[in-house]
Amino acid sequence: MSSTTHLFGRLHEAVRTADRILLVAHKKPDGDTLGSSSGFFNWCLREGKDVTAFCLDAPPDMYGYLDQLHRYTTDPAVFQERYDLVVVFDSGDLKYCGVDKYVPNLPQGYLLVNLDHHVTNDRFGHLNIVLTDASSTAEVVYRFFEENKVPLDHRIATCLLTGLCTDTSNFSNAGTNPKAVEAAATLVGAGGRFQDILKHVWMSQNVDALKLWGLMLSRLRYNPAYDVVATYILQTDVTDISNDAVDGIANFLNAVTGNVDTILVLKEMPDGYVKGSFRSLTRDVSKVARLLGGGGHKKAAGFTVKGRIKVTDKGPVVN
Ligand SMILES: [Mn+2]
Repeated sequence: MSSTTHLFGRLHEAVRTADRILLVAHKKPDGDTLGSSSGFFNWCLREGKDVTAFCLDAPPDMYGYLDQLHRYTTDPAVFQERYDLVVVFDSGDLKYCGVDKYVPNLPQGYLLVNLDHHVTNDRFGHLNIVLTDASSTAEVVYRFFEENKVPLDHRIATCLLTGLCTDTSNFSNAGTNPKAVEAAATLVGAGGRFQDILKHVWMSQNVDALKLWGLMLSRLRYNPAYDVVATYILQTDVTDISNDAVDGIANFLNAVTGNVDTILVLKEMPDGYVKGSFRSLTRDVSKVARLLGGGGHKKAAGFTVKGRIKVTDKGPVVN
């Protein structure tokens, strides 16, 4: 029996024997943390479990098509309750998840499960199911269901397919692997609503976000010495939608600039910090991100450093 099979078996047993379950998606939630956790949520409900789902930030409206997403709570009071099982989705550590202050306060007696695919995961759980070869946490949950012969339904399938689509940028980025494509085929076969995902997640860019992209595209600079193309957004440009827009444009550039290895998008934060997002075709950018105090995946990673962006002849620099 492989060790992954063993871990999946232990999680299945933990769900089977649990009365009360808490599922946790990471703050500033994306399609993977919401898709993987809501897929798991729908399964727990089907099993008749008393299950609660928490996310520090309210899920964006565009994911409203996911079944049961309206039941997610942002109220940290849920961490005062007693649970048999707590599962954290798509988080390299509890701080990234936004619950490092809350988890230690949980009444004792729970099993903490860490379901993830980040290479920089710090193994914070009692049970750590971290598959760094998986495209997404949704793929990890898919493999868990597959190994335990859990029947898929259209609700679960749409949730998991959302995580697969968003983390692979619709099966176009370097995180895409044969298992992800195979999982997607099975999920579509199980009733996963691929068209709904495309409509709500990809074809719903608003005009303000596109204008911001336009500004960032006009600032693109290519540095041949490092084979890096970089752009930036300043505090003076910032609007409400700029956070999503930064990840959005990093993914977009990664999908369309096949003749450049590495993308770097810098964003000035209001508190005197600069956030950087790397995307790469062949390099392990998680190493650079880690040197700068951040983390992520080999081909998609990020960091936050103190400073302001200065624009030079060679492109944007932080100082
Ligand atoms: Mn993910």
